[in-house]
Amino acid sequence: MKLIRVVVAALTVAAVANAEKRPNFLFILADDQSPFDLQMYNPESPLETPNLDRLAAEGMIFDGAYHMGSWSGAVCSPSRSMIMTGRTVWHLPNRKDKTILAPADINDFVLPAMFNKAGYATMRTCKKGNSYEPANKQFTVRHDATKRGGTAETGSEWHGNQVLKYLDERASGKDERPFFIYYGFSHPHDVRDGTVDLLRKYGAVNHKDKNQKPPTLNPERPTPEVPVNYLPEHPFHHGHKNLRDEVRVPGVWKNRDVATIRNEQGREFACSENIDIQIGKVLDKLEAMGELENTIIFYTADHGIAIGRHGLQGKQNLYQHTWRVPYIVKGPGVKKGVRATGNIYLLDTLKTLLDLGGIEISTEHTEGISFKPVLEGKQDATRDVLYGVYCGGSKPGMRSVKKGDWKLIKYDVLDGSVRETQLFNLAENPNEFLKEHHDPAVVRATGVKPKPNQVNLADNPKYAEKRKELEALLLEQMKENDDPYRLWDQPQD
Ligand SMILES: [Ca+2]
Repeated sequence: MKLIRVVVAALTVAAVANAEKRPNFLFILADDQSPFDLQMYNPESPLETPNLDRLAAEGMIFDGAYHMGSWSGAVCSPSRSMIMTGRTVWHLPNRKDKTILAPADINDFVLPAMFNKAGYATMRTCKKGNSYEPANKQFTVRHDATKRGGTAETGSEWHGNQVLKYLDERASGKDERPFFIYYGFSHPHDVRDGTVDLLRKYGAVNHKDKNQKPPTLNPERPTPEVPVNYLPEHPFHHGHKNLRDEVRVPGVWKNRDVATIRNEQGREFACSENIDIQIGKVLDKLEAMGELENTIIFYTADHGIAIGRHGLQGKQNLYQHTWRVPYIVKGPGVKKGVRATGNIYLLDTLKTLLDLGGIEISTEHTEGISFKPVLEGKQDATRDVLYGVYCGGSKPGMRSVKKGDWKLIKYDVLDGSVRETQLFNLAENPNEFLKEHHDPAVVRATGVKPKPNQVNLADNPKYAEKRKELEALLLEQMKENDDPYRLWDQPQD
């Protein structure tokens, strides 16, 4: 009897210790990656990412993950600051204007500060710059460098090696603390210099001559087809004159011809597959260390990217390819093999990570909403309405709002010379086709003939009520989020 009691007591202690074993975190961030590059979001994509596919199969894929936007041409900067602080776009502490709408002690409540305080070992590798330095510098181990080359030392493998080295040191030391690793890449952001093998796989070259088209359409290794919503030019000016991403990206410049876009996509895919390979090495290492099962893994990007979609090249727009981000979560407590259709913001990441780690934070500091209930399969979404901003060029810029299948985008740029409204039903027109996509020359380039109703519906009287509803919702969101601007057709309160 006594022996049984001892055994039961020992089992109870073991159970408690197990229950108290806190999870590790591996947060992986790509730089400039559209969800539609990945086969899990776009089965037509030739990009192969077996390691991400494995994470997705063992975890949860989000179909409704969005970043809130930017007040700078460097969209990375507010986006990454939202990840670090959990604050909404107009409430970020590093906004370059006089209104500071963040608590003075915000830097004590940013991602690494919170995990440090909670007793985690924190490590980071990522590109340098265009981020929130007061947070970045608080990781106790930090190896940042911008790596966009095509070799092990100059490309994504370098970031992977920093994580592998860190895990080796940890395995040989006595650190019993759980870890938080921020595993950031500098790619597939341009310059998209891929490795020789992967460039060959996607038929692409590191194109250097802006006056020549790249030599594509190699019959043995064709470059990827243009995206389905490719256009040779955007129907009106996006409002940010001389924007680097639209005119100076090496390999593209102002060119939007089919050969250039196909080649640049091939380069993007070469860089993204290399990222996948580096993720695979870290997953294998964690498995060998016996840590994989106790590690919660997040994979996302700071924002999407156009690369020829809608005639655009950069990340300074609010179409789905750019407003949305890929988002995968896998780990203990996360439902396996589920797609969450509901909406989350990238800025919800911090609150969710803390929630999963059992770490408290006040709503004064983070404005994110934890989507832990979604990860546990208890609900499908945490937000009904999404609001997006691009305000890095001429003001007020672009705004978007989305509810259910309906989405509105408005453009008020270049001193009022561009005032446009777009209304889409994303269930019927997920690629946000415009009337320009129906042009026979475009259809020949994409191989896709849109259906008659796959157009901008803003001026269709049949949808006047819907447009009115979305216009009101946008204004409400602008007020709610302290947007300092109003558009031409909104009351100037
Ligand atoms: Ca970026």
